[in-house]
Amino acid sequence: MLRGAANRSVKTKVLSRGIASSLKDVIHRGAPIDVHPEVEEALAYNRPVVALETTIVTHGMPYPTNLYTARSVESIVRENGAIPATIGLIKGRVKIGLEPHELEYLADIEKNPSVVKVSRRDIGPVISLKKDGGTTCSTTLIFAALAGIKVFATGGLGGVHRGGENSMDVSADLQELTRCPVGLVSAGVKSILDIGRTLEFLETLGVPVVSYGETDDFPAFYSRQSGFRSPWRVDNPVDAAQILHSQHQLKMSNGVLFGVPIPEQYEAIGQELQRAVETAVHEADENGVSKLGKLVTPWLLKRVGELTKGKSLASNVALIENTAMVGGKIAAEYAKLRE
Ligand code: PSU
Ligand code: MN
Repeated sequence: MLRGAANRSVKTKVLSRGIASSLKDVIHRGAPIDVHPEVEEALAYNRPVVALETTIVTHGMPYPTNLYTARSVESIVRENGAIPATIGLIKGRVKIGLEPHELEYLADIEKNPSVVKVSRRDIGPVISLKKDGGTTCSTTLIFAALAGIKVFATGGLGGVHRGGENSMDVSADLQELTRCPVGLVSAGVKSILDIGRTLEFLETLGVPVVSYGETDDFPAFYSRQSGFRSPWRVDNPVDAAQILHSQHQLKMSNGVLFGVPIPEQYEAIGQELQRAVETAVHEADENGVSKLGKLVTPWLLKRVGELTKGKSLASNVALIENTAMVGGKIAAEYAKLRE
């Protein structure tokens, strides 16, 4: 009892020091949000934090690779000087930073198949119906922004689906980047999508797209090149952090999309994976899956895994570990700019 009470007073002190006022405000209103003490402390003292999503865990990879990858990505963020904040929903509570047992619980998709893929439109229902959920890029952006986290690392973000000009299947991730002042570090978008239209739409929305590394090419997830150029390029974390900081100083509401290509040794296999992607997209059109809304992306990811006999999974793990490394470095540099 005593210890609990003492802890609470320490917590209140830390909270009052510097945690984002937007987060304080919603917690005071009774919003069901739990911030992991380590994340809370880092935010209060302006130390680097990197947000991580959980749809990749609940709907993007099979068990147990999903769990091992989520753990590995958290340690890579730490090795690069930042605190990981893996975001997810458990029994209707938003968790900003998961305890190890909570991550295991969300990852065990065989035991818990009803876990929801949570995009912006699902947040209210999932909270009120007390469901478990993996956060997509859009939802992770929302909670990262609320907490004042400036960097979010993931594998791929959603975009305009092929044929999206007719079906209007355009991921909510794109719109969210206009509302959340967060640097989203990803390996680009997967070629299950229409990459050209995705970039066009980001331009319309006013979201800067920045390639990170040696080339201007916007990366295509399994492959280092998409054939489309990013309007901007940086090759170090200081310049990347500076872009975020400039937008912050201007109080701009939008984020930045950083495209970090998959490590070079995965480029050769990328060509083979690309063929599997084409087959999977074709199958989804034939069997009607492409009309199933939020189920389309998870189905295509799973099918590419089957068609490549798991080879796509190794690339998927490698590219997210790589973005976590870059994300950790950008967050560390950003914290220096805020000092
Ligand atoms: N792309 C991937 N792997 C993923 C996703 C996208 O290569 O796991 C997930 C991300 O969480 C992304 C979401 O935010 O899918 C997009 O889903 P939709 O296309 O339904 O918006
Ligand atoms: Mn969609």
